[in-house]
Amino acid sequence: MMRRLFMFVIAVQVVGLALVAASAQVGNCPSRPAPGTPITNPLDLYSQNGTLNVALALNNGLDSDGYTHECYNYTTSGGTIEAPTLRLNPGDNLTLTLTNQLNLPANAARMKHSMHMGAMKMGAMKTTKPPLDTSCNGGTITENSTNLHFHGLNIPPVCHQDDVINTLIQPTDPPFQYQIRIPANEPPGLYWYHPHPHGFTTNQVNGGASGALIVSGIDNVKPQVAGLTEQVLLVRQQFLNPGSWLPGPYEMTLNFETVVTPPLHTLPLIVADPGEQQFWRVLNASTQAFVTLQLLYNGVPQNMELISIDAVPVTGDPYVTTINIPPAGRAEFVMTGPSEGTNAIFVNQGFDTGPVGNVNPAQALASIISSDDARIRNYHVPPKYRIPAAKVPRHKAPIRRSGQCQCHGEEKPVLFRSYRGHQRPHQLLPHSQRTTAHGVQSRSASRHRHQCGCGRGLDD
Ligand SMILES: [Cu+2]
Repeated sequence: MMRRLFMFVIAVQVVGLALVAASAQVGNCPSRPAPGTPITNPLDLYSQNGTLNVALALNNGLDSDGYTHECYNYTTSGGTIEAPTLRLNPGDNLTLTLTNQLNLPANAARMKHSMHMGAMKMGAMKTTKPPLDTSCNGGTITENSTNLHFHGLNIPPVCHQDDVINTLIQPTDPPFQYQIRIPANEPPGLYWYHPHPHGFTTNQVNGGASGALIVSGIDNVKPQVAGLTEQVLLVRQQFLNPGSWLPGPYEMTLNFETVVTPPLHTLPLIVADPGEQQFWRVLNASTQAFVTLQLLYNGVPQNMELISIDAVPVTGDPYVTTINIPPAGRAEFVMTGPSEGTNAIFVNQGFDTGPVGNVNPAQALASIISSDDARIRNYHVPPKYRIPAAKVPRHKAPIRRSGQCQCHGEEKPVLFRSYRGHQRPHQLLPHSQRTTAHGVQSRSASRHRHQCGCGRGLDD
């Protein structure tokens, strides 16, 4: 482990030398940030007067390193960006119009994939819409079929809301409208949207088709985050060959910025004032990486104040030095910025998923630069983003249940994850999973590992 960390130190030192110009647009997808540059939050789209209307188009491209990009394009007056953050209050209405513009070529890996998984026929089913609404009626799933899942939201699994069994949007279909009402009692916090066409979910999420959805009001429950600088951080993982049983080479990305670029290691930069408290909202939007997060300042793990796990506010002692997040999981916490000259890194210490599990190696995710150092190095620092005052009525803290459980032989306070309204089990988040204030531990840990370790991840 120390050798790896030494490499991280080296990586931090070469960051300044390894700035690479942003590549041009990739197919029909926007270019992604150059390695070694300061992280910026995704574009925020806010509901107004209880409504948020968003039009997204799912596109694809192939970059010069061979990675397939699948992007939720959003058109602004300044150009097209991908994967905006959707910000809504409890009780708000979201109308999301999704146009499927996928145009993926069938390559060998995908054809093989299709032979196993893809050429599935979905049966006809009851829908809430008339038969003319063909996107509600299933059909053949290919790599160019898609739909949307709103991960974590307590909304019904019906067509035009959160159904992913019978809803299939094909490139030949007209734009498809999702109409969702965020429940008035939805816990505030970090959720996300991603495609879920069975058999091709991994491919599409691997390509980057994912974005954050934030239900506002966390400062009602955890007032200590009010006014803090907010970093919305999406950890993604892109494989050269996502469709194979044993995936090919991969890269982690943080807000689409590549974390490792062979042969040089370059790290995304996160800027903080010395001693500044920042509210980090981290989503593990990888397809199969179990991450073990730490902040290392001159090699010493720092305290992080956990605010919530999977949009469930934590109880008990919130101070931790390690946070585990499984694929699709979220952790929100308060960190403190390093002083000038500190070698500060945000790391994934890796995770052992057992003898049949996939490899989850340790890897630095970002270099944390004090604003003083950033000025000295002349980095372009993105403007600070602070949580605006919540416009929601105060409601009861949405802590559902808590108690004690045995973790590694010790009694620990726990929160039990609620699946109220989440009508079907998510493969990677079994119902019996528990989330503790010290990360994720599971009663079904071995089952979980085996399930996830056999190669495929979010799919199936
Ligand atoms: Cu999901």
